[in-house]
Amino acid sequence: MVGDLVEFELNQDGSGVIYKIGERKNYISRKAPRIRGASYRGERLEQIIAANIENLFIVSSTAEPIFNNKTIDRLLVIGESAKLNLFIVINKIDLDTENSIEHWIKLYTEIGYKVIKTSVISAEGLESLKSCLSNSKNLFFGHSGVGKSSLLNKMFPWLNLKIGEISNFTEKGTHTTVTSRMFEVENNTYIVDTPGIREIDPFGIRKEDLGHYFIEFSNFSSNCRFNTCTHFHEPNCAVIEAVQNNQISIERYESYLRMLETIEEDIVF
Ligand SMILES: Nc1nc2c(ncn2[C@@H]2O[C@H](COP(=O)(O)OP(=O)(O)OP(=O)(O)O)[C@@H](O)[C@H]2O)c(=O)[nH]1
Ligand SMILES: [Mg+2]
Ligand SMILES: [Zn+2]
Repeated sequence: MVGDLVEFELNQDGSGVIYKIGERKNYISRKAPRIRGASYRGERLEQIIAANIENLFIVSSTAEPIFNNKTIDRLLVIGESAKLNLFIVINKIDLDTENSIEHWIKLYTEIGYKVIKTSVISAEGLESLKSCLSNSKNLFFGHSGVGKSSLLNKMFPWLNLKIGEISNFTEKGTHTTVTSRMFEVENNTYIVDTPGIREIDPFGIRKEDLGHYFIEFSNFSSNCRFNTCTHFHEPNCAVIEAVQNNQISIERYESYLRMLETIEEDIVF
């Protein structure tokens, strides 16, 4: 797995054998995507994305592809459950001529997340993004076409990563980056570029735990009548009350319900 520390032996012909994988400090994973066309509705296995990562950069774009807060919320859950430092990067800020992204920046900043606005075209935000990477292992993750590889190339031109054509990401199924790779970009600073995701469901999260990973719920959830409250249909739920009082954003709560539903569909637990 990308990020694993391994011991290996090199053969004379340049091939090698890994004989030991070090213990993983953490890892991030998701449920393996459904196979298109398959009728099998069984258990979806865990797919590990990377190991021993410290910072997760959740990359999105203002347009092309359209901004998607539900995906950000899913990736935040994955990151919170793996106890990573989380950053939300909103790229292609040059395409947001109406400034419509401010609403979302305010929303995530108020929860307590660090949000970085970037543009590969104008170079806005790139210094600020770069300064977050030092002395860490950093993973860039998000939908295909949002500009993960472009951002990395702009900060570290010698990486020379492959960049997608404008037309590609509107057609489903086209990924420019096809495998995750880790690079050392500065002394003790590593980045991982990943292929864009289409579907993202966290693996191994129980219904009654999902609320813990929506971190702003914790200000209220201790006042729910039941300590196993899933903040959905239970009476005297303090989270639902907070949504009604605009103390928790309706968009976040809707993301939460959507995710809760997908957990309920699974037979795993
Ligand atoms: N207008 C604008 N276009 C951008 C920006 N960043 C990237 N792009 C364009 O977006 C397209 C996709 O960029 P990539 O860097 O390949 O996207 P990716 O996220 O690495 O995509 P995958 O490898 O498929 O996951 C390319 O045509 C880039 O030129 C930006 O800040 N503004
Ligand atoms: Mg890429
Ligand atoms: Zn509740």
